[in-house]
Amino acid sequence: MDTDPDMHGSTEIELPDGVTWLEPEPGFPVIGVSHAKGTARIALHGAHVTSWVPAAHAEVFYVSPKAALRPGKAIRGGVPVCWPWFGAHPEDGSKPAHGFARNRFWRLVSATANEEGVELRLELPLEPGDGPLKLAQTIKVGGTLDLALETTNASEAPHALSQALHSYFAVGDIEAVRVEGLDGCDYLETLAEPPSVERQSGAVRFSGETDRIYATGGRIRMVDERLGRVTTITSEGSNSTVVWNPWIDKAARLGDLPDEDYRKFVCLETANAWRDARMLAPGEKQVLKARISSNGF
Ligand code: TA6
Repeated sequence: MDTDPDMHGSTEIELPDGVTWLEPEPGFPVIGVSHAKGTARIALHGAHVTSWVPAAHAEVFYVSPKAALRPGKAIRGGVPVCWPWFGAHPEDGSKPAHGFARNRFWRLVSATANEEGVELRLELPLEPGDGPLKLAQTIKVGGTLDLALETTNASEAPHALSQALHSYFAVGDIEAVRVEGLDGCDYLETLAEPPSVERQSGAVRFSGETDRIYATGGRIRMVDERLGRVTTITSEGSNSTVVWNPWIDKAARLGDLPDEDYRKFVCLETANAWRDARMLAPGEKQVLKARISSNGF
């Protein structure tokens, strides 16, 4: 693999059976996981899950066929890691939306396997100016997909954190999808001018651009009525869930998304955002977890 040896030493890590290095683009290494309980792909860039296929089921995530596989640009699809801020930077609009963790190569620090699945641990290399927060992600690939973002405040002062696992779930057709588990929850309607606080009634369905932050954690279910698939997302360390679909006009403005592909995914994002943004005390470690299960179809 002619990967830049400066992949922070990742390629020196011993890999268990079923875990290999792939290179879909020169200098863009991807970890391939093949296990009896499922397969997965994780790009070293952004520690970005780009595929998970539970055994005997179908691909769970959507990835745009126009996704960029190059340093500095987040992959459109899979599970982008939004960190250490969600959305626009709170003070400096010149900084990238959704932080910098998804826009750079991480370091693989361990890879282990057992009969239940494969566990990978990756750390975000920090650069001058990144601030005092440290980030590691643990990814467990098996009959479920378990993601954990571990943030540590390595400074002597409190520090703000907002984040999300910005998951793009593949669907048969967005108009045949309902999201359950948000009934009665407050949400921030970000598309209102100015943004407004509303309350969800019943399941969430999609008939236009949708960009909402729900004040809730716990468990939500995405029912794909076209494919007869149910995907469940169970969170820990999160009291906010982002629901997003760009619909027609915004999809047409995204250069790395085919115009019609808004119909093929819904983003259900396990987050600490809006009212759930955090302030980490000195030395505090905060963990955001998502467990994803899917009955395939
Ligand atoms: O999570 C919803 C959102 O904040 C939307 O407002 C939209 O911008 C989406 O994220 C995608 O953002 P990106 O920077 O990946 O194009």
